[in-house]
Amino acid sequence: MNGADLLVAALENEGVTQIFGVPGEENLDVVEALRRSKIELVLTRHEQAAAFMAATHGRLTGKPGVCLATLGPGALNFTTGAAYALLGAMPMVMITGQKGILSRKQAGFQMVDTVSTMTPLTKMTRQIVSPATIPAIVRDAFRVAQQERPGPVHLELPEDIAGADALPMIPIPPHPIDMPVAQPAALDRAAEMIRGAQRPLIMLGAAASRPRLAAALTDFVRRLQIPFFNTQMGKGSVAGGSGLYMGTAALSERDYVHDAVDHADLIIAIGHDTVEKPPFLMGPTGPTVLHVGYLPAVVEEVFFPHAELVGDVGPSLTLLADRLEGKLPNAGALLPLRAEILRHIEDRAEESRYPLTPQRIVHDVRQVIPEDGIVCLDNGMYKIWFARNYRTRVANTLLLDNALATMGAGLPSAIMAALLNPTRRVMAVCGDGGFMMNSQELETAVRLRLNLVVLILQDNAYGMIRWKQGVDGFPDFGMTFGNPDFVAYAQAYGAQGSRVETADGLAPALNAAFEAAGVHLVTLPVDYSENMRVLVKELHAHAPKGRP
Ligand SMILES: Cc1ncc(C[n+]2csc(CCOP(=O)(O)OP(=O)(O)O)c2C)c(N)n1
Ligand SMILES: [Mg+2]
Repeated sequence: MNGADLLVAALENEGVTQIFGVPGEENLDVVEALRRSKIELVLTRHEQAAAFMAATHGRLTGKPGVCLATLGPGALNFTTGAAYALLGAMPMVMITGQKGILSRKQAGFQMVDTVSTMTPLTKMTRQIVSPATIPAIVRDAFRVAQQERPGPVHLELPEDIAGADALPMIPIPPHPIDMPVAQPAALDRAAEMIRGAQRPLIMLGAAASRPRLAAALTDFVRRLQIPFFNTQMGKGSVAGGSGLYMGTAALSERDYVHDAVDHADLIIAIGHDTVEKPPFLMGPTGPTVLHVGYLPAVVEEVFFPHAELVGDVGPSLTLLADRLEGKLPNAGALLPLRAEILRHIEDRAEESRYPLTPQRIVHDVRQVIPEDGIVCLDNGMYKIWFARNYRTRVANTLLLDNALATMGAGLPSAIMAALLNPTRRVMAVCGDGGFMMNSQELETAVRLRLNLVVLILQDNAYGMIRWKQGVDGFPDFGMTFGNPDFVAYAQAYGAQGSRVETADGLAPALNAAFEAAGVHLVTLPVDYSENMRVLVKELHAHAPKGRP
């Protein structure tokens, strides 16, 4: 038995079944221990993708995903994934190798101070210096990664510690931990505020999407009948078609959903995490804001709640609903705005223009994805349209990153979603820019025999930046590129590929791709002129700056 065996036994003890990554020679003892374990080693073609996958495992299950890399170059390739998990509050454990710490036969070759590199990117980063410490360090790593606010943890296992003889040790058994619930005094105060509101509105933020919260949150909204909107990462957290959904704040102001925000006198912000691009902007005037969260609010220039309800959100909301159910005559005061807001959002969703408009793309994707199907977005212009227009009825069925907002995570996150949900339809939606940042993972998806559809929106440009360039009055410059023939590219990986060539061709192409099973890439050109027409001109006319 050696250090690596202890590490792998400790991971098994945590219920880990898969590890994603790219090993190096410093990890060979760990690889050997994995070979003899029940844990599957899933190779990826880039460490960044492994980290995105592990983070998405954490996001979807609440349990840390695990990724493995070598020292130096491999470890550094984890950094973007670490930041993705840190900003996105996704539990993840990263394990990297290192040269021996007791002797240095290769001098400084490939050596980087990974622990220091990871310090600002993780909740905890530790070098393991003796096998005997492994069970406790691993247990602690999983606890830290998982507890609110969840995030990434990094462990460095030097090769000589991995290979060092060790006495068998019994891993530390995990146990459930219940978080404290909000204090009665805080609940009474919050109930008083809500009772006093003339036009209350609920906002569901990123932390509302924690997998364990869906039932309690849905119950809370149903019992109180207060209309709600969500942030981009809070999408889907209330189950079902409640009739209370007022929209998604994909922009910070002026959108139709902000009609409700601007008319509200109280916003109950549940699980808002200020890593997200602000869903609305607080100022000296405007609604009172009650923060409901696992942790106290983070105060920002644009978010400074007037009261807080802190504690385990699900049970706290149940206690709050017990105080308020049936006692809120004004609960639905803002509901009359709903139909008009949703009507604007649905505008032109069925327009038969080719290339397709973003609205039509969102509409057609929604048609072919069942309620429990999962759409994973990369980062680009279409993210705003999906956040704004795509309706979700099941928690965590539109995975997007409005925190680090990194390109390149669309395909890896969809691979993870497909691995976890083999019977559900899973799809990645990527721009031609973001897809090419981790397109090599098509091979991983094919090797894993996944059923996965990848939709590529082609504008031969870094469209979102090109749009911002135009909005800010800069000339159109420097944002366009060429693309491979994506159908041939998919086929070269052993995947299938198809091209949408008519306005009505998208939904049938997607259905055919899902029915064919396996990995299927569908590419289509997108007409981004709608960005300026709707998101700038129409919204500015709808809500000039400085309105109440
Ligand atoms: C790793 C990374 N690099 C750069 C950016 C800045 N950025 C945001 S969106 C975008 C363009 C995305 O292009 P594409 O994927 O083609 O999507 P499109 O907007 O064209 O639909 C860029 C460069 C980023 N978010 N992440
Ligand atoms: Mg593009």
